[in-house]
Amino acid sequence: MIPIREFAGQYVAVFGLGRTGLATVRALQAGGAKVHAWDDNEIARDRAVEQGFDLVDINKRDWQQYSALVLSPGIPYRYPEPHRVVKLARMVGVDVIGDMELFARAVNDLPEHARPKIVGITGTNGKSTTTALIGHILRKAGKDARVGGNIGVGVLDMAPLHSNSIYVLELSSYQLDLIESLKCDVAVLLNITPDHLERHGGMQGYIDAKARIFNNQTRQDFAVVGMDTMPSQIMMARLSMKQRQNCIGISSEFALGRGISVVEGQLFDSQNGRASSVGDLREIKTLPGQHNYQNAAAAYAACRALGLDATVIMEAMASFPGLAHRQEVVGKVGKVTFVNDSKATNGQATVQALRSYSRVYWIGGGVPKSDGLADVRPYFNHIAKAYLIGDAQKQFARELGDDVRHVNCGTMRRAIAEALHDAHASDEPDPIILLSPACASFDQFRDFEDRGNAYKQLVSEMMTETEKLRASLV
Ligand code: UMA
Repeated sequence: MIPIREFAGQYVAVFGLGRTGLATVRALQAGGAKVHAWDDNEIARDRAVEQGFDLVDINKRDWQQYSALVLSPGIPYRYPEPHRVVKLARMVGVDVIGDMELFARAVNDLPEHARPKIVGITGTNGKSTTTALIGHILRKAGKDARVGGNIGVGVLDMAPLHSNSIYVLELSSYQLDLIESLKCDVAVLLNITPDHLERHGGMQGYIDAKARIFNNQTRQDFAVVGMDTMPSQIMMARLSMKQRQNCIGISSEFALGRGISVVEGQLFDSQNGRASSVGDLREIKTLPGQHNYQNAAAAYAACRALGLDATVIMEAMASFPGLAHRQEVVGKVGKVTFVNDSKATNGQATVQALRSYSRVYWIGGGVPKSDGLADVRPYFNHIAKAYLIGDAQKQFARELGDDVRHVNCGTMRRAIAEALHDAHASDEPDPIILLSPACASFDQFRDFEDRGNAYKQLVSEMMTETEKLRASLV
């Protein structure tokens, strides 16, 4: 845990009692603050009390007493409308910040020589894989790398600040909205496509939130920017013009004159103006597809910026174990392979998975994004048949129309059973069932991890049943 001493002896309000909130309460209390924590949800409150937290309903307190409100990232800050507690805080001029801001201030309070290094990673898609990959490479190279943030570990739950350590932080647009002081030694922006627009008041608000990752950077720092989406390309042009930090472009779509590019699976470093091939990414089975080439290019650029040797980086990359819920192979029943890509919460992410396979039995649905399957449409021919679940069923069925065979299944269990039946009966030698929902999960699951775990559990049940059946036939 990272104790936060900034508010020693003062009252601080913490709202939201998920991973962020609970870690924040612990860190503030360890630093001597008097914390009043609350959550709208009774179950979350009960869970916190069970863990020994004292709760105070901050809706009913005098807000003049608070020095700050620490807000969890999932709670609306500006759009679609500020949460009631944000309005309360603003009315009395109380600072509204996030856990990342507390972390950043704690780092900035240290003398310069004692500060750890910070690598921040954002982007619409690929940020968890890139974060984990950078952490993996740094550790393999013998560095004290600590991985956290949006990837699932509240930043204040991470190991205490140390001058030799490197914090590798996945930063969501929600978290970036609540940050003022963070200065990344290396800031990575992978790509920007429409997502979370309701939370940012539209595309420009979303882009502005992402741009905050470059705030406070200076001449010694590095900005690694994906050149394969228009908004990030424009951001790169702006950063290059201002010349506040060193800018490194990356692309998995075309060869850059200067930067890091992947062409037909080969990673090229042309940062000094001359392209040299540094490795073949097609050999790394845990990083399949063009989207992963982009992640690999970004991780390579970030690690080079931190001073690692190209050979060391590529050797470490080869042993990357991959991440759960991202094109994760989770089991096989007969000839049918099950892939769990539950992390794909929008159409773009699903496109990345579909592009990696020529033909799949696709399970999709949940809470649809505003653009539905618009991004997925060009890849409809990769779908042998679609098995639709959750709130999106009707909308997706309409969008698939006569172009793709589909069936409304409602639940994951039924979708898996039907997909398995069809895949098994097909004449394909190695059919794949892919869960890659192109939707948020909140209609049927707690989050994408819960959804992915449910899929894995059901697949594992299918495997056990098949085993039993086979044994009974022998
Ligand atoms: N809550 C309220 N009122 C509200 C909304 C929420 O009281 O109006 C309460 C909920 O009852 C719940 C708590 O707030 O108890 C949840 O807070 P949260 O949604 O911020 O979730 P945390 O558990 O703190 O997890 C957050 C990130 N979640 C979100 O941003 C939605 C996690 O990212 C992150 O791993 C974690 O902090 C640690 O940093 C998840 C995520 O889905 C993976 N991120 C989005 C994404 O990747 O697309 C941004």
